[in-house]
Amino acid sequence: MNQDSQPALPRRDALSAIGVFGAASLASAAFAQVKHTTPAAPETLPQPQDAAAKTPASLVGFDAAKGEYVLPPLPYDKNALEPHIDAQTMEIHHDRHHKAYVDGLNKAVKTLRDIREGGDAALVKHWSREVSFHGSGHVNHTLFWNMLAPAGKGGGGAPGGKLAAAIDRDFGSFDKFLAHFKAAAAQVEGGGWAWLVKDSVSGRLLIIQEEKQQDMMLTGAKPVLGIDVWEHAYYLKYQNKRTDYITAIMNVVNWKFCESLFDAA
Ligand code: MN3
Repeated sequence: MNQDSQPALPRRDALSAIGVFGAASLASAAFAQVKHTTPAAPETLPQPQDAAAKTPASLVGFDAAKGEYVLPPLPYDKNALEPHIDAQTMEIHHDRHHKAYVDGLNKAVKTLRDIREGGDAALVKHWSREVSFHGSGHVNHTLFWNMLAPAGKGGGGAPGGKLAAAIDRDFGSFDKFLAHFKAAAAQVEGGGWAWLVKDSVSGRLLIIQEEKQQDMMLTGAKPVLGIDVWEHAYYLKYQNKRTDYITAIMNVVNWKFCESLFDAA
């Protein structure tokens, strides 16, 4: 089944639809959900569907009518990234792993709502951690699918535009960036991610590592490119050879999408 075509360059609205990178955005999305179902909600509060209406399906991670996070469809066929990423890995990764983050996030948000209505407040710490882990998992994967595209059909090559200039400015050259980024991805301890981000304080690009879905995150940093290096992302095809996976996946990076994230950041 062919999914929607490659997503159009997203606007800030697209990012706000899924919540971007961090508990603050997720908290505000959860807040909007609660307000949506509360009769006393201020009339002026923007509703999540306003943003979702302008957003490609593959970037819509929240159903305002149901008040629930949802699993967006992939923006391409499951075999579209072969031979670099195999179809079975894509199917398991998207349909099971990403879905588990969506389900976990919904459960955590619902449980915290129940706690506010009289549940055990001592469990807020646990469920807040669940929001952070599953919520970041949902955001990370929603971005990740859109950061990839079939090789030669939007995937691979090098960035252009302002992002290319910023990479040269902040890393010296694209090749130096690439070596640094691949090393960061290879050296993530356990499951996690490598990210190219725009630092909100300086406006510079930085490369960071993230463990699990959220640990070692840089507060306020805007994502530009992220590579999932959990074993579930590559083990069927690459087994323990993570560096081979990292080299391969750079052939399917959707730099146009990354450029649009950078331009909007
Ligand atoms: Mn994953």
